[in-house]
Amino acid sequence: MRIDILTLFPQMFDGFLSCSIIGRARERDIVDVRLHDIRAYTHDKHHIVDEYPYGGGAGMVLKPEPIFEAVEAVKEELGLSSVPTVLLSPQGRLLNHEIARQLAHCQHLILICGHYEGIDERVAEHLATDEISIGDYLLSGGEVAAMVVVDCVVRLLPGVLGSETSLVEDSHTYGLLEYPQYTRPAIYRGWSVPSVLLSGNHGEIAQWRRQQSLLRTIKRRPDLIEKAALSDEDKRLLSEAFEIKS
Ligand code: 6GU
Repeated sequence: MRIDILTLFPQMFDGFLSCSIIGRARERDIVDVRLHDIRAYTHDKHHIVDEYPYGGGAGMVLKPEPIFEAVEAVKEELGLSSVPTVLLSPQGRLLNHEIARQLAHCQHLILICGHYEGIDERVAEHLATDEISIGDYLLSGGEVAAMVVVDCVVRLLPGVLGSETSLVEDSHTYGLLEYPQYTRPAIYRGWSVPSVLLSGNHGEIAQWRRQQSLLRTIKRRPDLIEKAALSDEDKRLLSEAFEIKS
């Protein structure tokens, strides 16, 4: 997969792209990430990328021309007339695992990072094919959001994670919060690891984990439970947990 990122701050990506899972995926040539400085696509002496908003108001707005030209230069280099082009903005649809899965099927992806108060709407209307937000809060720019998109997409690409990790990704597990994890020591500062995990009984461990996932999802993310299709066994695990508690 190739990902082209358009940004005013390419340096922000240096650490992110060289470490951990993404660094390894790039070393293995599973993903090719290219950074493009939007400022390099200006033609004036001062390399101006932003202007005051028409109609007045606070802050500056990114001009359309350098962004259009940067995207067109990438498409030309790829020899493609259309490439999925995602604008990162707080006005976008909310990123989730399903969207990440769809993006992971793309051969090429262009990500546009906005900055300042906003970006000329013609970019969203006539250049981007998608507009994505990573949550209901304001970031100072789209760069961190682009890193979030790259991270959750790249880890889904074949060969990036070990097979053992990808097993955890089945659709059954998605939509519920993860169960609690423990490692050695078995007792730390007097706090013990739940005894079932030390029992060696894999059936009981699997049941306990599923029950924990269900319980913490109900408590912390009731919105997710409503969407999850709970099996009869899930319902039994829940009623068992509530019986023990009451
Ligand atoms: Cl994609 N950009 C900005 N500036 N803020 C955000 C965001 C994106 N997603 C959530 N907040």
